[in-house]
Amino acid sequence: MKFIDETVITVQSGNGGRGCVSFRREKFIPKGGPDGGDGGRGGDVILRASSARRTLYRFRFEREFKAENGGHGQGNQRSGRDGEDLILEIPPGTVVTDVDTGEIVKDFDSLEESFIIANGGRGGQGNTRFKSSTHRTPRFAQPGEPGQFLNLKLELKLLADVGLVGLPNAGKSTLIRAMTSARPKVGSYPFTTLTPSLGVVQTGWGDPFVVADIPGLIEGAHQGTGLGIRFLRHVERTRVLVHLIDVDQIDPDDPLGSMRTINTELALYSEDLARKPQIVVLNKLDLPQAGELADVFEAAAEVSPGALEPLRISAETGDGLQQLISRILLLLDRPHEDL
Ligand SMILES: Nc1nc2c(ncn2[C@@H]2O[C@H](COP(=O)(O)OP(=O)(O)OP(=O)(O)O)[C@@H](O)[C@H]2O)c(=O)[nH]1
Ligand SMILES: [Mg+2]
Repeated sequence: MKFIDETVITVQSGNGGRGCVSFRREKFIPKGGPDGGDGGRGGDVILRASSARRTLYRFRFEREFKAENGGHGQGNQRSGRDGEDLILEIPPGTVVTDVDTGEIVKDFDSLEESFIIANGGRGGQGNTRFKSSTHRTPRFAQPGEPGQFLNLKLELKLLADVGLVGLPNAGKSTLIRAMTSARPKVGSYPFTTLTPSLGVVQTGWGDPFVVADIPGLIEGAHQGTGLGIRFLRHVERTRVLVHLIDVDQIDPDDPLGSMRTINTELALYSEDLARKPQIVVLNKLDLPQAGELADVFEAAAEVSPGALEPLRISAETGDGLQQLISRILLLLDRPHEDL
């Protein structure tokens, strides 16, 4: 199933039913009074965040939604039937924007929650209601109030605990495959990952946590270069970033260069992202000369402010993964094994 993270739909609440103009007609009563009933209420459109929904996939096929109209009033003081509400289930983490005003109408960040996005129109009053001592035969009734029509953008922000960031080819997808049952594509070329994916890490000694793999970031990403920027919003709500670095690409003349590139892009995108706790992870330690390059990196990192403690792993062989998971749990403030 393709991951869909953004879609535009239209919703329309039901129109209120028209009020009725009618007069009693009975044998032997030549002029009966007004007896037109009220129109029914139009149905509401309700958005409901349900954890049974993980994606916005269903909206690929169906994009127009309308709640039922209210029934028209009828003679003999019969009111029209209320229109049925339309309930649309969406995944928790969906942000709903009114396309026409650009306003965020609703941000579903908790789990199960319902929200009336478009109110049904009120039903019109029938002519019975307009009867008075001075006006015994009102020949008019109210029309029903029209329903609301809205263009809505739905955006799904993944609710992950941990975001994987790094240059293309750093091994992010390999890492999420090694830690979880998620199966994103791995390739020896940049931009293998085109859409984010989520994986659940079962820790064995605590609650599982969710990791998001996103496309690689490159210089200029915050201005839209490459692909990663479109997906940075998926890591905006994570609590910890794992910053993955391919040791094999470390330039001995500027060992921290690639890390700087990513951190600059994060900061230019959002200060909050830049401030998130980050675990720096050197990957591909199974390659020849990887150890020496990692030493060079660490030596350089030591002299920079806010000294880092990079972890050394191989996503391919699985070396160092338990330690990485422990470090993540520590930062998530969850029970963990001693490091
Ligand atoms: N030797 C070795 N190769 C690795 C390791 N981890 C990843 N690779 C290789 O590095 C290449 C890139 O891996 P991916 O997991 O696709 O990298 P990515 O960071 O997801 O790349 P993008 O999706 O393009 O951003 C693939 O050829 C992997 O097989 C590792 O620990 N050791
Ligand atoms: Mg990838």
